[in-house]
Amino acid sequence: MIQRFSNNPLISPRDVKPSRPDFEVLCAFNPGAASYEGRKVLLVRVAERPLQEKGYISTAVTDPVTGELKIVRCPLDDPDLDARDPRIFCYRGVNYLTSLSHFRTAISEDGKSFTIDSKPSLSASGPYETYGIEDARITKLEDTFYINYTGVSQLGVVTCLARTRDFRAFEKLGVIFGPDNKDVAIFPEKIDGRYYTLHRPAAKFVGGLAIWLASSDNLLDWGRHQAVIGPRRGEWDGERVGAGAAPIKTPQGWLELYHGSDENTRYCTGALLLDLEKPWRVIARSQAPFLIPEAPYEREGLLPNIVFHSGLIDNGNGTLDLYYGGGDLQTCGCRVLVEDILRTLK
Ligand code: MAN
Repeated sequence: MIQRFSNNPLISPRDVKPSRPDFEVLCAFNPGAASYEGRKVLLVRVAERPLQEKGYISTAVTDPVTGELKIVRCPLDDPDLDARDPRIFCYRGVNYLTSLSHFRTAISEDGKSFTIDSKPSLSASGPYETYGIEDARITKLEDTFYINYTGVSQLGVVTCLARTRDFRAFEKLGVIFGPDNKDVAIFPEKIDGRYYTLHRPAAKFVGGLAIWLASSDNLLDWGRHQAVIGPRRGEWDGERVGAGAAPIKTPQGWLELYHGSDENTRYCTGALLLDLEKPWRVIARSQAPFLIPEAPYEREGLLPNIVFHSGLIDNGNGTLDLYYGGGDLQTCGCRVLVEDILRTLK
């Protein structure tokens, strides 16, 4: 059902030039995708860290006011350090990410061979992004590409919005969902006069990691929240669910490809079909995922057994090209037929 691109991984960390000579690129993954002037554009999440010195773990954070980079350097033998997770470490009671992410533009004629820019397109700034910006998702509304992304800082994990018309000049529009919230997928057209989006608040006390829906009349103020789907205990999406790229309009309903993870933190991709006029109504859902970490570049990586889709290009002929992170490390792609996905939903 899935046709993985034969040149996967499409972009690996070694294909990306660090933004500074004293940095190294750890991951190049979880891209947003769009078609622009007949080409395919990815906004790749590039995760960097300072070149590591023996006996230390170090990361970079940005200053909330000046935007300057600061290096956080901790001795590995310090009893106040907990560095067991490859993504996060805790030092003297403060959590840090092991890398600082920005977005890099990659362009392709055929959607498979990409040329990646040598410089960042969009970088962290301000108080909500001091630990970086992550996981772009792109929605085209008229002639503007709206990019939502995760902003990470000591204030929490938020979702921010930016826009561009040409992938050269970007304008940041600020935080649209407060902490903790990520996996935002904005619908590509208004429904009954309002914009809609999927989002994923992280309930900590009761409840879990479920997909919600909100609407807005200006893309900045979101309300009228409704829960859409939650994790299904014991299933492939039993621990968490989160939206992927923007929904696709089909005659049967809005088709949303979402990620689900299970108790072994295996991340797969499944689908959800929502009513065209009342998108809070779930028509059908995948019983089994259609994209499962099976290839070596999905089974291994910074974290094993992860496919995390955040980019999608609708080829308009019944096929979709999915762009996803493999093993939380690199950028991969595959092609799927809309019809094949719809057939498996119940
Ligand atoms: C999770 C992962 C990381 C990410 C943090 C913060 O731990 O998705 O890649 O850096 O959340 O968003």
